[in-house]
Amino acid sequence: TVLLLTIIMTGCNSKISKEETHEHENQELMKITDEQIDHLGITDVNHLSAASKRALKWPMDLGNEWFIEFEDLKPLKGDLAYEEGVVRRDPSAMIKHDGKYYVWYSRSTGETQGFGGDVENEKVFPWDRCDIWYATSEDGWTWKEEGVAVKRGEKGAYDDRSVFTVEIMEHDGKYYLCYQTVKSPYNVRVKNQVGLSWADSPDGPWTKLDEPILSPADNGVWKGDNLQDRRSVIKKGDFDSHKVHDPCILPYKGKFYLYYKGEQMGEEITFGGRQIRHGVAIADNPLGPYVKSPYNPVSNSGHEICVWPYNDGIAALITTDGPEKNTIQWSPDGVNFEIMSVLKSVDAHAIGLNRTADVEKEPTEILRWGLTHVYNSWHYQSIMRFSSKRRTSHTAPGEAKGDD
Ligand code: AAL
Repeated sequence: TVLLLTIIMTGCNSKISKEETHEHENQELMKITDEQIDHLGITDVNHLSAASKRALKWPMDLGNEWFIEFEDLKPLKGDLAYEEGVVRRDPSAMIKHDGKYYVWYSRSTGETQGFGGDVENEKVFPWDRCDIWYATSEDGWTWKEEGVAVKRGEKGAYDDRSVFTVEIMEHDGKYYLCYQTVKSPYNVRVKNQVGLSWADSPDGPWTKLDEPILSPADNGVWKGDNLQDRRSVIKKGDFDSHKVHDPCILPYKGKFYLYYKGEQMGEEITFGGRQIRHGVAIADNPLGPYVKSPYNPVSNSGHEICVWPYNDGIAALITTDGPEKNTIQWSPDGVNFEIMSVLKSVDAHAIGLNRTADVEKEPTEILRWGLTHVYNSWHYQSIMRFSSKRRTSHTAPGEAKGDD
């Protein structure tokens, strides 16, 4: 049976007076099935709590196919084992070439001083004063550091201060590294950009584009002139008015989708934490030009970009910040993402996916193992290995698992 229920949705904003509330009433006709009532364990359809009304909107055909748990992180061996005095962080995805895995990452040395002193000469973040290095491995556990792939630019260039947080795309026999760039001086209000280098081999040599491929929106207005204050604004501007971070390009439907994290001028802490959102910019050619989607932002939460193709659409792991953190989402078109699972926690940050995985095997196959980083201290980070598994039952030892 299908029950047709008229549910009166009333605004819960306490500032609205009773008369006004009446005007805001919005009648919603919901179709409710017996199956839904049984599945959700609802006692009385005539007395639906706010939580039950929300639950009734969840798609009934959404199973646990996207629900996973992350396992304990494991250290890497060889040159990528933790090393005091060296920062290795934000690993790219891994690709395979001539029987070896390749990974690129941000690398810097020495302690971080922060923004309180001489920013022109000191190191303000662990990811400041980085170059992009790479390493190879036969088994994904023991790594050999091969050397630098892309260096910071000459003084005065848009990338003269740091090149970091890199991703790799292999397409049509060519290799593309996209990464964050900062120009000196690195103060709190500095706006960063995204750069791109390409090569015919994963071992380089890399050709750097003269111009960045992505910049922050320019429609925010700072308040006052304290260069170390990013909270004070007259106007916040778009979600990416301050920073464009964590770029990752995926070939998709004959085009190139550059996903990135935006940081907004005047960022606040909201009910979901930091105001971090993701956007996408699309190009016909891997080298650009990349045009930001008018639908941006395409997420209302998240942090480092972690995206993969699945079933003709694009999937995303959304972590760390915002009301929809710790979810896996999927979009049929690379733009309109819906929540597919809500995870207990995600302790693998800045994930470098294993692009050799058979992505169509199941929705989260690409998350079975890959790379991530940990903070050994505020000064030094190292790359680690994560793994995850699907979770389809919750049973005590000896308990029967049911029909399946
Ligand atoms: C990361 C990323 C970007 C930020 C910094 C280094 O986790 O979001 O790369 O700039 O932190």
